[in-house]
Amino acid sequence: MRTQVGIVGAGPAGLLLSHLLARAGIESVVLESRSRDHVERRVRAGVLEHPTVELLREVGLGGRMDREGLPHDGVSLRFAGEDHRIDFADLVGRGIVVYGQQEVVKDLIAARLADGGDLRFEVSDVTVDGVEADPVLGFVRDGRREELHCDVIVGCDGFHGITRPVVAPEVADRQYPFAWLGILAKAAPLHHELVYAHHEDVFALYSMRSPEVTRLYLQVPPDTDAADWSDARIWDELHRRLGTEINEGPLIEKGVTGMRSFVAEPMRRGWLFLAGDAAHIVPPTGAKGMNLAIADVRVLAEALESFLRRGDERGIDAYSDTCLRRVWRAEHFSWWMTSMLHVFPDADAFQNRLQLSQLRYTVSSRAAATSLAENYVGLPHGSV
Ligand code: FAS
Ligand code: PHB
Repeated sequence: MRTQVGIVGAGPAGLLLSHLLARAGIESVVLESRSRDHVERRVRAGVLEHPTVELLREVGLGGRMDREGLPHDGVSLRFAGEDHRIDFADLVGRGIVVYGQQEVVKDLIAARLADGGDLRFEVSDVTVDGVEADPVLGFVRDGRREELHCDVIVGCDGFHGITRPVVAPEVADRQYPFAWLGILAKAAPLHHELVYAHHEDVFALYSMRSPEVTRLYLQVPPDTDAADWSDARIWDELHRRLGTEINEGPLIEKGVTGMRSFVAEPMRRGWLFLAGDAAHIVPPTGAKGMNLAIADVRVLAEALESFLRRGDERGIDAYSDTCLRRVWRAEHFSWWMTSMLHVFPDADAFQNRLQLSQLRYTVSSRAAATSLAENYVGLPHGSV
């Protein structure tokens, strides 16, 4: 078998890349190890930054997002018993949309299948060979080993995928001394925007998915097992950290997400390219993970169109450096938000006072609040 672009992974990066390539008349095959049902039900990110929202609309994927997504013009930072709203609309004139990653994935899969896209779920034993000369993907499907010869291979297989090791990149890696316990509850949100709460001894985040579903996160120790947290314990802790304005309800999902800053450079080796979590991870405090994945494939789709349609290699040669500028901007912002809002177990009085000073300055200075706002809503593509 042969295709122009072989894509490993059917998360936001792989699916959107396949969609963008199809719009440019370029064929691709997406190989995914999990089932379609698993991929569509996986609860992860919740915030679409402005460039992501604009792109999804431009490429015909904004319909359900505009009907069901929640446009937000600000977020609140809560510390020392006070709430401070960062007004995106006033500061930078644009906002975000709260729309679950699993909804974006459902929309992408529906669009690809409607267009006759070649998505292959539940494949196993994917291998990548010949990346310097004659790229070929090997895989097993329905018990049969198959080979797919490609002009180009793109690793969109996430942090634990098999493609990054083939690039053998340099990595920058930082792990944080805490994790997030996230829950999805069938409970009407009482806040209409997100609240990032720096409580005296721990962090919590109040988010949502719809007028009926609340999304909440608690800072927990890095080795936390979600099974050790009963529903009652979770609600008690959420009330303690976020106050009484929380509706309780049946939990739909509960999970622990580690906190890590990770970048692999370069994001290419020969005819193998990396995109999304396969190349970089950010702590979710800045709501950048999925948005970065989408930004990568926006750049890559344009570069591959120039190369595969016109033989122009400038875009693919610049791909890694182009994406890494935006990646490092998001890495810094996500590290900054995480450092400012979380309570570090080994922090001393000096560090705690610095943190509170940073929070006070951020909400009291228009310049500082504008910096947070423009990074949070997403810097325009090509501006970094
Ligand atoms: P993904 O990991 O989404 O997709 C990779 C795909 O490749 C998966 O479907 C996987 O099954 C498949 N795959 C892996 N190995 C394979 C192989 N060998 N063969 C074939 N297929 C293979 N970001 C936020 O902004 N906010 C959040 O709150 C947030 N919460 C998160 C919670 C969790 C538990 C995790 C893991 C991540 C979270 N993220 C969050 C980050 C997340 O949203 C990612 O940034 C986003 O999924 C990146 O998309 P992809 O790069 O497509 O990778
Ligand atoms: C979410 O709603 O899942 C969410 C929102 C903001 C974040 C992280 C996650 O920073």
